[in-house]
Amino acid sequence: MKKTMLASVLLCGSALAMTGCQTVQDQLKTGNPFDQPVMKSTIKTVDSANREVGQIFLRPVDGGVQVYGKLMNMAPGKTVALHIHETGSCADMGKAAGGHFNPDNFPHSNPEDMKGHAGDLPNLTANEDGIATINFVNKQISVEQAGKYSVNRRAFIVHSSADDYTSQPEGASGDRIACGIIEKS
Ligand SMILES: [Cu+2]
Repeated sequence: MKKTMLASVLLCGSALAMTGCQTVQDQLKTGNPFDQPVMKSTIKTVDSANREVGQIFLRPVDGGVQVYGKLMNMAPGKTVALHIHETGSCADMGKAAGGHFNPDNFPHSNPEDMKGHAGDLPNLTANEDGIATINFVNKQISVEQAGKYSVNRRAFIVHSSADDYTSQPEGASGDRIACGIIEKS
């Protein structure tokens, strides 16, 4: 809640506020990110349908990288895991993306744990319209073109169930159901 309020204050204070003071959640619902992302990823199912299910954006903010966007056409009320995996490939039903992005060789944990995988992110829960939003500041990654913590050409993976933030190495989050390569926006 605190993060949402902070971001909406920033928006309203900027010249971008042409449509008034929308909250981040409002903007995510309409699919219009409130500021230019540095990187983006189009998320598609890993099955043969390869259907687009959403977009996730990244931009640098104080203290980290804001990861924001939405997934659509999900089962209402369903909670799923989202992570950044190390390899920018969605081939072989998402398996080619490899394990979680983990440049410091930490164990898997909750996304707030600075001693966990850099690629750990919060679970997403779909609303009654089947839309799930994410708006999270990840303090362990960078959106620079290269470097140890850069997520350029890595991949988002959506799993079939929730991350328990404990089980190794992927939080018992189940099959890989959707994937998107992170690219320069
Ligand atoms: Cu994962």
